[in-house]
Amino acid sequence: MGGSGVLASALGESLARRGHEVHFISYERPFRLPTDAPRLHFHPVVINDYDLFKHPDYTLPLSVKMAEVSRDHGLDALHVHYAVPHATAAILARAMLPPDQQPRVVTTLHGTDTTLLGRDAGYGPAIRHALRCSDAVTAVSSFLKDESQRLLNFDGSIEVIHNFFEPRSARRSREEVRRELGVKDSEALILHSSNLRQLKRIDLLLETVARVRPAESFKLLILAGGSFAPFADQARGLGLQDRVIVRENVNAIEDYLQAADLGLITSDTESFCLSILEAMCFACPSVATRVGGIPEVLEDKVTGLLAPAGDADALGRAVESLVRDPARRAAFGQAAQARARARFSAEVIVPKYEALYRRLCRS
Ligand code: GMT
Repeated sequence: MGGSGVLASALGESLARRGHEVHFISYERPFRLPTDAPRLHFHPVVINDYDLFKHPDYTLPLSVKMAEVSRDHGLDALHVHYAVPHATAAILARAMLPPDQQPRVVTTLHGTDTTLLGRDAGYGPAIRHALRCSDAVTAVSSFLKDESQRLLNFDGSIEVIHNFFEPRSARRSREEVRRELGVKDSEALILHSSNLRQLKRIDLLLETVARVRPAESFKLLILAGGSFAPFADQARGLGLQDRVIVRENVNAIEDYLQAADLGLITSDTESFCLSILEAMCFACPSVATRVGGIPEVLEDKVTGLLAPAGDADALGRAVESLVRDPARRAAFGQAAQARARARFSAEVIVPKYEALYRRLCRS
């Protein structure tokens, strides 16, 4: 449920609709990928858990599958999302093929592949090598481009192509969803959607909403791509048991996005933060920490509010001000939706990838 997988599958779906043949190669079918769409193909990578290995290996079977699909389907480009281990596997796959069957390799950096793994001495040199051997490297924000060049000491070119989101239609009405969640008309529905990993700072998220007064003015919905159990005690300790609603592994996120009034992100770092964009598409503004690439997505005091990282008081004040002011929230929401359409829609972003593939295939 990571953002890189979401983006990669949305890009593939969009390219297939535009007439391209798209082959997905992964250990698991992307969870939102339609099963019956034309020109979309899925090739699973089988990982055998041999007891002679202490840790199962994914990179080599992935690489062999990439080479096999490239050869059998005459691929023009292998576009890998998240450098580790995909970029390394793609470089190896290309080297396994005769020159006239070698696809171009495009590597898209998504975030923790450089901000976390890039600084790890056990990964950094291999990532740098894979980037140097890629035919093109892209990053999902200017922040990530600069960080990748700095952390990996990479002097090659990196093109910034921001993320996009193409919402599907909601299956239920806003009223139905709010009824399911038990949200009253007088309550603002605050939405947090993430994999709940440590850097998302779920502790800070709970501390933040615990400061909002009156407590009866909101409910917090957490769309969790991971277990919420480790945070349940803290939520109870803060007296939030009646305020927090958790839904784990939701597929139809649009139902919930259209029902939300305000997004809330408390991450320590984000290269882009796809969930802010997902909310923007439904005219839902956000409060977020001013970190990484978030300011490229969320325009402070125009489409939401930014607050310093780690500061529950400042975040709480920002949330409370918008919970109390539906008119300002609505104005921010309209501006957020307009910005999402103008800057981060499939119509704007997908042609940038197409232009890149065409350029590489001509060279
Ligand atoms: O660590 C994560 O949050 C998952 C990670 C991923 O690759 O799946 O997310 C990164 O890529 C997303 C899609 O490009 C970005 O929206 C996220 O901001 C980025 N996460 C971080 O930089 C922490």
